[in-house]
Amino acid sequence: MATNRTFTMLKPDAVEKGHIGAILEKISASGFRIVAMKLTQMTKTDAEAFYAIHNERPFFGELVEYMTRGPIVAAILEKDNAVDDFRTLIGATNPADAAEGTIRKLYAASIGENAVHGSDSDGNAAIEGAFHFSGREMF
Ligand code: IDP
Repeated sequence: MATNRTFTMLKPDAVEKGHIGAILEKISASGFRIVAMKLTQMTKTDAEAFYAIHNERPFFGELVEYMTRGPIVAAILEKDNAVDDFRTLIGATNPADAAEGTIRKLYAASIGENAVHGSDSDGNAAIEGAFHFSGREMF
């Protein structure tokens, strides 16, 4: 059954470049309600667990290093068709392939440092949201 929530992170590069406000404005203007949100920093153990599906990939070490080097904004977002609509809003993994106007096209530098995360399924949205937030932090 489809749910109406997704999970996002504004990644360290987006925070470093001062893009939190602009990206959250775009997310809100696109009809997403913020259900949970915080500024936090992933530990190496956190990032290795969060991205465990990629642990055999050649870029895994680089990905863990990137995702732990500074704070991120973690958030749970609500909207009808949230997972698919948010993936459309952020654009392709590689910003060079992302559609005009998408968050990655506007704010990402490379396939590795691509500004924002969006869950790829309802099941992963629930798992990833619970990874970062307790029930009392969701509204
Ligand atoms: P997604 O974030 O668009 O769902 P995934 O394939 O799940 O893309 O990859 C997770 C993250 O790993 C990407 O967002 C990006 O930060 C990083 N990544 C993916 N492919 C590469 C690559 O070829 N080189 C370096 N980093 C990559």
